[in-house]
Amino acid sequence: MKRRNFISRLAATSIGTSLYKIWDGSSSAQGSGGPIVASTWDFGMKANEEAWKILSAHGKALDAVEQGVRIIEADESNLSVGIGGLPDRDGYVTLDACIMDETGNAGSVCFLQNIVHPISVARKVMEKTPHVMLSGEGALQFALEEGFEKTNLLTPTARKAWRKWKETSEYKPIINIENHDTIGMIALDSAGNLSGACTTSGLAYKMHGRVGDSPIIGAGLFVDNEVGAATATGMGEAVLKTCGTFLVVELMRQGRSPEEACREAVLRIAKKQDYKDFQIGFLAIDKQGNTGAYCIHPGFSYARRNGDGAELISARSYSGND
Ligand code: SD4
Repeated sequence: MKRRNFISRLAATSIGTSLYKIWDGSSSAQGSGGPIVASTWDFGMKANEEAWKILSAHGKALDAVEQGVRIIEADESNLSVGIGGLPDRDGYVTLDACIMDETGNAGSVCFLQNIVHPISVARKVMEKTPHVMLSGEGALQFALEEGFEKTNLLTPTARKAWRKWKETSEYKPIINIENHDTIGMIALDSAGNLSGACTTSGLAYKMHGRVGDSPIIGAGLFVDNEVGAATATGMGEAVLKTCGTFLVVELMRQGRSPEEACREAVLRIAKKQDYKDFQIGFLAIDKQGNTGAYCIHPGFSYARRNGDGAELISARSYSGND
């Protein structure tokens, strides 16, 4: 394993008194089998801790990823997932999420409003309906029937930001690398099974009705228990057009490491699309618990947790020529 430019920085984190390491320069990390969990962006550290409670007790990867991302959905301090997410241009917070298990089952909701935990609704779609995906009003109706409560997701902070944006209404769907965006989480449990979850409020100030990659199986998330799992963050339109995470998993099937597979998927996007104004980050895990990531522009990091501890790993990037 190449761990160039290792910064032996130990930092107190938002997850309490625990210490974690920050790697810089290589986005590959070797696993020694499960259990292990990896998730996108810095807030993945916090989500991983929740998932780890389940994984370290020999629980299922499916339960771990659902419970892990729920922490971020309920956290109003981020402006991109669950409650507190920035609204669309008309002021509506609309959520997208999907989940996939080791058997290849999947559930998804998109354009869902007024529900704090779309990931759990997605799981119910998977387990209780003959369908994969429910949208909008139908998804809301199903959620309410399943006992989810209606909540106003537009927090004062998000409303203020939206009002400010409305002064110019300038629509630039740029995924700022400083923003802590969609959470995608993938995990391998001690039984050797993989699962994944992905949840977001999508692009801020998007058109009303817009749905991105995050709830789409094969775009924002894909799991194949024989090979590996992958998740994506960033400009959903670019990921959709390349079936991004399906591609990453298929590349791993052909023998690429998780980082190599993510890199190849980024190259496909960069070759065909004008990537200068948007960010994409892919994160993958293979069946052995090796993880890797790659992004278009520097700034994407992912969080990883296993029996050795917690790490935040910065991904190599295309424009950074890593
Ligand atoms: C979307 N992929 O709706 C999401 C947004 C995102 O990091 O991931 N931001 O296009």
